[in-house]
Amino acid sequence: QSTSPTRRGALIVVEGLDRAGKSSQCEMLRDSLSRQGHVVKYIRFPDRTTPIGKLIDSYLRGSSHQDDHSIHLLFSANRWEIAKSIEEDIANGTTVIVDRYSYSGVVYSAAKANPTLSLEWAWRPEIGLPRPDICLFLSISPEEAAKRGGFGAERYENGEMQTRVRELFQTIFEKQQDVSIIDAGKSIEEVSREIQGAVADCIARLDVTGALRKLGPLAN
Ligand code: ADP
Ligand code: 2DT
Ligand code: MG
Repeated sequence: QSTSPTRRGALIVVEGLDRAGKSSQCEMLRDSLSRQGHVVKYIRFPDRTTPIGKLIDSYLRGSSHQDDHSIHLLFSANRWEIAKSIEEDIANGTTVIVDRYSYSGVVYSAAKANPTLSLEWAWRPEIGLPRPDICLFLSISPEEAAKRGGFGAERYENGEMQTRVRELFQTIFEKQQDVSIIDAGKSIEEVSREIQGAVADCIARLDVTGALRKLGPLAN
């Protein structure tokens, strides 16, 4: 089992639109991997508890304004400040499940109504961060996601933004390696089964004695 200190854990990222089912599926995956004997941690980005995370939280709630580039770099800095602890956990045999990561980072920034910020520019500060062993993209249309409840009051929670985010997710995930596209419109149980299958394949293929890799340039 992956609890042996010489075997590293896996880095698993879950991405998708608001209400795609990310948080529900992260919890179910954590529970199923735990039952199989893995040591598992579930984290999410943004991590709103750190000083940088508090600035992000205030921005998302609309309590503060930030230049688009500036907030983009804060989201990235929020990953860099946690990166070391992710690497340590993985090296110690803990599998880390991450709810949103660099992919949300580039896509939401580049999807803004008045884009001054390209995907390529947005990806640059992500290079060198821990590279996921697998990224599960929970694919759902904005219309289907909307059936799961109304928009909250946070920035980005509106139809135009979700439509552009969806397009950009598709653009980047068509070309990325180690991405598993999951039809998130199915039932919670069915989606969970597909995720467990993809993760089991990933863990079976993983070189558990090798090191975690690092993110390189955005594939194009
Ligand atoms: P996210 O973290 O991606 O925003 P959540 O996991 O919080 O999504 O799910 C959003 C809402 O949709 C919740 O009310 C959840 O119970 C519901 N939900 C999640 N997955 C499904 C599914 N496959 N089918 C129907 N409803 C779902
Ligand atoms: P939730 O906490 O509800 O997932 O919403 N975002 C997220 C970015 O713009 N950049 C990022 O790097 C990340 C991780 C997506 C968080 C919101 O913040 C957006 C929705
Ligand atoms: Mg969530």
